[in-house]
Amino acid sequence: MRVDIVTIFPEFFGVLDVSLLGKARQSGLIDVNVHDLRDAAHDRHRTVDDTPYGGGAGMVMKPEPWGEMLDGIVTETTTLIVPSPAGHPFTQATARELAGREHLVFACGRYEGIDQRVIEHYADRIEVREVSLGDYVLNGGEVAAMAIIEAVGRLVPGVIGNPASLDEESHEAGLLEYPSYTKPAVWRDRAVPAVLLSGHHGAVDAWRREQRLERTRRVRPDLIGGE
Ligand code: 6GU
Repeated sequence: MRVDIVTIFPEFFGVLDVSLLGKARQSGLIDVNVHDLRDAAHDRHRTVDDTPYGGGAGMVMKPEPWGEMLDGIVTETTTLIVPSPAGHPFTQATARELAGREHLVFACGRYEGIDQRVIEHYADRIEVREVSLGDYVLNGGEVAAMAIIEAVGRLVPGVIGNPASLDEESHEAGLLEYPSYTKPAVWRDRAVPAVLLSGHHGAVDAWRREQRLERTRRVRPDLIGGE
């Protein structure tokens, strides 16, 4: 998979060199390239934003630098991802879909947004996804893009050493993950649930299933259709 990121803060993405995704990059499974939007702004001050038509607070990102930059990056097989608090909710299902794409391009704008004609222009030509991480506001799309890249990247075949670990985790069955324990068996007077030491795999599976249901009912009733 190839990933291109367009941002006015390229330094943000240095962290992609470390951890799981750093290994995926080194092994060539995921090829990440970061681009500075200001390289496509040609006035003396390399201006990328301007005041909004119709008035109002904040600044809007100008279309011309985005057009020049994206024209040099996108191909007919690109999925363009625009992180925005006004986007469609990003879920594990979205992550699974995007993990099957060959080329993702992230357009990181400030939260007042990119001139909407940029999104419309590319949506006429390629797949464009405006996505939101949740109901709160970040200053720009950079942190959101990083979260999306991590969620998608770990689903790319070969990135996770043991793919079975992907099956039981939170959200993969529409439920939250069960609680986990390791040694010692007693820590600060707290014992690990006895069933986990029983060696009875059927009982362990049943207990974990019940824990997932109980936890999901308690903290995320909306996932079961309760609320
Ligand atoms: Cl994807 N972008 C921004 N700027 N803010 C957000 C978000 C995305 N998701 C939640 N808040």
